[in-house]
Amino acid sequence: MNIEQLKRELVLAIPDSGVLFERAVEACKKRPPPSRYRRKLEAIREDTLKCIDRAYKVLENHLRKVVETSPFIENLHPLFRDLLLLNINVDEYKVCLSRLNSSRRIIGKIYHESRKRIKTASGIRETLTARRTFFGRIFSVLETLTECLKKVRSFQEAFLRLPEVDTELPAAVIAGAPNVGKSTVLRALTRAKPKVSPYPFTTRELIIGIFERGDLRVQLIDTPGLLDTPLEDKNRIERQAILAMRHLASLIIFVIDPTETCGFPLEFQKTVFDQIVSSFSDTQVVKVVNKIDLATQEHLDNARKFFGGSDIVYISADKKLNLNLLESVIEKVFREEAQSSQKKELGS
Ligand SMILES: Nc1nc2c(ncn2[C@@H]2O[C@H](COP(=O)(O)OP(=O)(O)OP(=O)(O)O)[C@@H](O)[C@H]2O)c(=O)[nH]1
Ligand SMILES: [Mg+2]
Repeated sequence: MNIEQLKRELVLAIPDSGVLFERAVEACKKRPPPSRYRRKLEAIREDTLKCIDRAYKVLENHLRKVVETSPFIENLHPLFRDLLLLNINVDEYKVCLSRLNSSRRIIGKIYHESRKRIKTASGIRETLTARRTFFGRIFSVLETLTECLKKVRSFQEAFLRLPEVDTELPAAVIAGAPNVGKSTVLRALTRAKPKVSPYPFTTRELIIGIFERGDLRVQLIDTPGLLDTPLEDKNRIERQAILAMRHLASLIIFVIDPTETCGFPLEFQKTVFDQIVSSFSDTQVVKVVNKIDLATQEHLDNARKFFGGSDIVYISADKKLNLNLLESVIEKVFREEAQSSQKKELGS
């Protein structure tokens, strides 16, 4: 199942177990159909059984759906697993899911015991006491779940925020220092509309666009800007970019701002570049010098000095200059990749 489907099917854990208890009580109170019994005790017994049936169904249905639709971390693609690990404590989540499950069993036991007591009650008072006891015991179980329901809920919310990456589709990751024009590149090459602003740290999560050329479809992934700190010191936001490169990228589109209007000198941008190249030595990297509409000859010479000459693509993402050059590079890389994986399949 892909991430979109998993998200659609997710049933949210309610944050406050008191609300769940109220729903069960409400279900119990629903006006019962007229009793078929004429004797008062039998009529009350029948109503009481129906009351706890409805209350139990509400609790069981909700808890079961929460447990069944909350994804198993182990079954997720490593990108999603690692992105979740940035924000939540997975061990706590797992413990909570299994506690929800064991509470379902306890609630089931309370329900069956209560039914038995109601069926064998010898008078009205005993019947009503059995009902009160049922709700009292249920309340105590739910009370112990308050923290867990909250934790599962916050995990689910983190899950709903995951980027809708299609892990089956080939992907190129757009990376670089902050404010160099990465999101503008994504806007220029796809129909995605990421936020663009003249300030650094605008993009704070992974953003997907689909690049299409003929029958070729490639996912382009815009990422938060990277600083020149070592990989192990990256903050939570930057790490998303690293994870996208690690788990998805067949190509890294490294965007450079030769004008330095981004606020980060070329030397800084080169440090970021070197870290990426050394960390992802098996991944192809294309160097894209952006903002050529703004750049002087000196800017371009400097960029060449820092990043080496022949294989740089020069564009203006904002003014849409030379975009076809970058598009051709992307097309070439992914057509070659498709061919080589076809060959591998035929060979195997
Ligand atoms: N003149 C000019 N400005 C550009 C070009 N590309 C981007 N910009 C401007 O540069 C600024 C930053 O652009 P973004 O696309 O938001 O940069 P980013 O790299 O995604 O920034 P972060 O998400 O903060 O890392 C914006 O003001 C853009 O309009 C370009 O080709 N020419
Ligand atoms: Mg951006």
